[in-house]
Amino acid sequence: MDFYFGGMSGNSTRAAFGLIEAGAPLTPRRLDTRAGENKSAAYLAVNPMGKIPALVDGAFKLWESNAINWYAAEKFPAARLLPGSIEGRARVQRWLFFQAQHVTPACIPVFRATNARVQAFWNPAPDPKAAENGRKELARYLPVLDDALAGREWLEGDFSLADVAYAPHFALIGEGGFDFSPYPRVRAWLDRLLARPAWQKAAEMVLS
Ligand SMILES: N[C@@H](CCC(=O)N[C@@H](CS)C(=O)NCC(=O)O)C(=O)O
Repeated sequence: MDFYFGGMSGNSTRAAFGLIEAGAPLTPRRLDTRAGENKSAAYLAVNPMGKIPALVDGAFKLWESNAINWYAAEKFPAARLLPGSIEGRARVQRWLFFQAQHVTPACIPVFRATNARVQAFWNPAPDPKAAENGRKELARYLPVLDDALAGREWLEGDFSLADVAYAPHFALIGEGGFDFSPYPRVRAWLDRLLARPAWQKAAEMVLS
Protein backbone atom coordinates (compact mmCIF):
# COMPACT_ATOMS: atom_id res chain seq x y z
CA MET A 1 0.00 0.00 0.00
CA ASP A 2 1.35 3.44 -0.91
CA PHE A 3 0.95 5.87 1.94
CA TYR A 4 1.23 9.54 0.93
CA PHE A 5 2.01 11.96 3.71
CA GLY A 6 3.85 15.16 4.47
CA GLY A 7 6.13 16.34 7.25
CA MET A 8 4.72 17.86 10.47
CA SER A 9 1.19 16.85 9.53
CA GLY A 10 -1.04 15.72 12.38
CA ASN A 11 -3.59 14.28 9.95
CA SER A 12 -0.85 12.26 8.26
CA THR A 13 0.32 11.06 11.66
CA ARG A 14 -3.20 9.88 12.52
CA ALA A 15 -3.31 7.72 9.40
CA ALA A 16 0.25 6.45 9.90
CA PHE A 17 -0.65 5.52 13.50
CA GLY A 18 -3.80 3.66 12.43
CA LEU A 19 -2.12 1.89 9.51
CA ILE A 20 0.81 0.75 11.66
CA GLU A 21 -1.52 -0.41 14.45
CA ALA A 22 -3.42 -2.40 11.81
CA GLY A 23 -0.22 -4.02 10.57
CA ALA A 24 -0.78 -2.73 7.03
CA PRO A 25 2.21 -3.27 4.70
CA LEU A 26 3.18 0.30 3.85
CA THR A 27 5.32 1.94 1.25
CA PRO A 28 5.81 5.44 2.65
CA ARG A 29 5.64 8.20 0.01
CA ARG A 30 6.70 11.46 1.59
CA LEU A 31 5.57 14.59 -0.26
CA ASP A 32 7.32 17.91 0.14
CA THR A 33 4.30 20.11 0.88
CA ARG A 34 6.48 23.22 1.10
CA ALA A 35 7.60 22.61 -2.48
CA GLY A 36 3.98 22.00 -3.53
CA GLU A 37 4.36 18.29 -4.34
CA ASN A 38 0.86 17.73 -2.96
CA LYS A 39 -0.50 19.99 -5.72
CA SER A 40 1.20 18.11 -8.57
CA ALA A 41 -1.02 16.61 -11.26
CA ALA A 42 0.14 13.13 -10.27
CA TYR A 43 -0.92 13.61 -6.65
CA LEU A 44 -4.17 15.43 -7.52
CA ALA A 45 -5.12 12.22 -9.33
CA VAL A 46 -4.87 10.52 -5.92
CA ASN A 47 -6.49 13.27 -3.86
CA PRO A 48 -8.25 16.03 -5.82
CA MET A 49 -8.06 18.23 -2.70
CA GLY A 50 -4.27 18.09 -2.82
CA LYS A 51 -4.30 17.33 0.90
CA ILE A 52 -2.35 14.76 2.80
CA PRO A 53 -2.64 11.94 3.81
CA ALA A 54 -3.84 9.53 1.14
CA LEU A 55 -3.61 5.80 0.55
CA VAL A 56 -3.36 3.81 -2.67
CA ASP A 57 -4.00 0.08 -2.42
CA GLY A 58 -3.85 -1.34 -5.95
CA ALA A 59 -6.59 0.41 -7.91
CA PHE A 60 -8.19 1.74 -4.74
CA LYS A 61 -7.47 5.35 -3.74
CA LEU A 62 -8.58 6.88 -0.47
CA TRP A 63 -8.12 10.19 1.35
CA GLU A 64 -9.27 11.49 4.77
CA SER A 65 -7.26 10.07 7.64
CA ASN A 66 -10.16 8.48 9.52
CA ALA A 67 -11.48 6.82 6.34
CA ILE A 68 -7.98 5.43 5.70
CA ASN A 69 -7.86 4.06 9.24
CA TRP A 70 -11.34 2.54 8.95
CA TYR A 71 -10.32 0.80 5.72
CA ALA A 72 -7.18 -0.57 7.39
CA ALA A 73 -9.14 -1.71 10.44
CA GLU A 74 -11.62 -3.59 8.23
CA LYS A 75 -8.90 -5.02 6.00
CA PHE A 76 -6.84 -6.27 8.95
CA PRO A 77 -9.46 -7.35 11.49
CA ALA A 78 -6.93 -9.32 13.55
CA ALA A 79 -5.67 -5.98 14.89
CA ARG A 80 -9.11 -5.48 16.51
CA LEU A 81 -9.21 -1.74 15.99
CA LEU A 82 -13.02 -1.68 15.84
CA PRO A 83 -15.62 -3.08 18.24
CA GLY A 84 -17.54 -6.18 17.21
CA SER A 85 -21.01 -4.73 17.79
CA ILE A 86 -22.93 -2.28 15.58
CA GLU A 87 -23.41 -0.09 18.65
CA GLY A 88 -19.69 -0.13 19.42
CA ARG A 89 -18.77 0.81 15.87
CA ALA A 90 -21.35 3.61 15.91
CA ARG A 91 -19.82 4.92 19.14
CA VAL A 92 -16.38 4.88 17.53
CA GLN A 93 -17.82 6.84 14.57
CA ARG A 94 -19.17 9.36 17.05
CA TRP A 95 -15.66 9.91 18.48
CA LEU A 96 -14.20 10.24 14.97
CA PHE A 97 -16.73 12.91 13.96
CA PHE A 98 -16.25 14.71 17.28
CA GLN A 99 -12.49 14.76 16.70
CA ALA A 100 -12.68 15.90 13.06
CA GLN A 101 -15.50 18.39 13.42
CA HIS A 102 -14.81 19.94 16.83
CA VAL A 103 -11.62 18.93 18.61
CA THR A 104 -9.13 19.21 15.74
CA PRO A 105 -10.38 22.64 14.55
CA ALA A 106 -9.94 23.85 18.14
CA CYS A 107 -6.43 22.39 18.41
CA ILE A 108 -5.09 23.80 15.13
CA PRO A 109 -4.81 27.50 16.13
CA VAL A 110 -3.41 26.44 19.53
CA PHE A 111 -0.53 24.39 18.14
CA ARG A 112 0.12 26.97 15.42
CA ALA A 113 0.52 29.57 18.18
CA THR A 114 2.59 27.46 20.58
CA ASN A 115 4.42 24.55 18.94
CA ALA A 116 7.93 25.53 17.84
CA ARG A 117 8.29 22.62 15.40
CA VAL A 118 4.95 23.43 13.73
CA GLN A 119 5.97 27.08 13.46
CA ALA A 120 9.38 26.22 12.00
CA PHE A 121 7.83 23.92 9.40
CA TRP A 122 4.62 25.70 8.38
CA ASN A 123 5.46 29.33 9.26
CA PRO A 124 1.84 30.16 10.17
CA ALA A 125 0.66 33.78 10.41
CA PRO A 126 0.26 34.75 14.09
CA ASP A 127 -3.40 34.68 15.16
CA PRO A 128 -3.69 35.06 18.94
CA LYS A 129 -7.47 35.56 18.76
CA ALA A 130 -7.94 32.22 16.98
CA ALA A 131 -5.70 30.52 19.57
CA GLU A 132 -7.77 32.02 22.38
CA ASN A 133 -10.99 30.79 20.74
CA GLY A 134 -9.42 27.35 20.28
CA ARG A 135 -8.58 27.18 23.99
CA LYS A 136 -12.16 28.20 24.87
CA GLU A 137 -13.54 25.47 22.63
CA LEU A 138 -11.17 22.89 24.11
CA ALA A 139 -12.43 23.85 27.58
CA ARG A 140 -15.84 22.59 26.41
CA TYR A 141 -14.59 19.41 24.73
CA LEU A 142 -11.93 18.12 27.09
CA PRO A 143 -14.31 17.52 30.04
CA VAL A 144 -16.42 15.34 27.73
CA LEU A 145 -13.39 13.19 26.92
CA ASP A 146 -12.25 13.18 30.54
CA ASP A 147 -15.67 11.91 31.69
CA ALA A 148 -15.74 9.28 28.94
CA LEU A 149 -12.43 7.91 30.22
CA ALA A 150 -13.67 7.40 33.79
CA GLY A 151 -12.82 3.86 34.89
CA ARG A 152 -11.33 2.86 31.52
CA GLU A 153 -8.04 3.05 29.68
CA TRP A 154 -9.49 3.69 26.22
CA LEU A 155 -12.57 5.58 24.98
CA GLU A 156 -14.53 2.46 24.09
CA GLY A 157 -13.02 0.13 26.67
CA ASP A 158 -10.70 -1.70 24.29
CA PHE A 159 -8.16 0.27 22.27
CA SER A 160 -9.75 1.39 18.98
CA LEU A 161 -9.62 3.91 16.15
CA ALA A 162 -11.42 6.31 18.49
CA ASP A 163 -8.24 6.62 20.54
CA VAL A 164 -5.97 6.77 17.50
CA ALA A 165 -7.88 9.78 16.18
CA TYR A 166 -7.00 12.12 19.03
CA ALA A 167 -3.31 11.36 19.51
CA PRO A 168 -1.67 13.67 16.94
CA HIS A 169 -3.32 17.00 17.63
CA PHE A 170 -3.26 16.48 21.40
CA ALA A 171 0.43 15.56 21.10
CA LEU A 172 1.07 18.78 19.15
CA ILE A 173 -0.72 21.05 21.64
CA GLY A 174 0.93 19.16 24.52
CA GLU A 175 4.35 19.75 22.96
CA GLY A 176 3.41 23.44 22.81
CA GLY A 177 2.82 23.47 26.57
CA PHE A 178 -0.96 23.08 26.70
CA ASP A 179 -2.04 22.46 30.29
CA PHE A 180 -3.90 19.15 30.48
CA SER A 181 -3.77 19.08 34.30
CA PRO A 182 -7.51 19.98 34.72
CA TYR A 183 -8.21 16.79 32.71
CA PRO A 184 -6.12 14.11 34.44
CA ARG A 185 -7.76 11.17 32.65
CA VAL A 186 -7.09 12.77 29.27
CA ARG A 187 -3.49 13.46 30.33
CA ALA A 188 -2.96 9.81 31.36
CA TRP A 189 -4.71 8.55 28.20
CA LEU A 190 -2.49 10.73 26.02
CA ASP A 191 0.58 9.35 27.81
CA ARG A 192 -0.67 5.79 27.11
CA LEU A 193 -1.24 6.66 23.45
CA LEU A 194 2.19 8.21 23.02
CA ALA A 195 3.83 5.17 24.63
CA ARG A 196 2.46 2.79 21.99
CA PRO A 197 5.15 1.49 19.61
CA ALA A 198 2.90 2.25 16.61
CA TRP A 199 2.61 5.90 17.67
CA GLN A 200 6.36 6.15 18.05
CA LYS A 201 6.91 4.74 14.57
CA ALA A 202 4.24 7.04 13.10
CA ALA A 203 5.69 10.10 14.83
CA GLU A 204 9.18 9.22 13.64
CA MET A 205 7.90 8.82 10.07
CA VAL A 206 5.86 12.01 9.92
CA LEU A 207 6.81 14.42 12.68
CA SER A 208 10.59 14.07 12.74
N1 LIG B 1 -9.66 15.99 7.26
C1 LIG B 1 -8.41 15.69 6.57
C2 LIG B 1 -7.49 16.88 6.75
C3 LIG B 1 -6.26 16.81 5.83
C4 LIG B 1 -5.43 18.09 5.93
O1 LIG B 1 -5.96 19.20 6.15
N2 LIG B 1 -4.11 17.94 5.73
C5 LIG B 1 -3.23 19.09 5.77
C6 LIG B 1 -1.91 18.74 6.48
S1 LIG B 1 -2.13 18.29 8.17
C7 LIG B 1 -2.88 19.51 4.36
O2 LIG B 1 -2.87 18.70 3.45
N3 LIG B 1 -2.56 20.80 4.19
C8 LIG B 1 -2.10 21.30 2.92
C9 LIG B 1 -3.21 21.88 2.09
O3 LIG B 1 -4.36 22.00 2.58
O4 LIG B 1 -2.93 22.24 0.96
C10 LIG B 1 -7.82 14.39 7.13
O5 LIG B 1 -8.09 14.06 8.29
O6 LIG B 1 -7.12 13.68 6.39
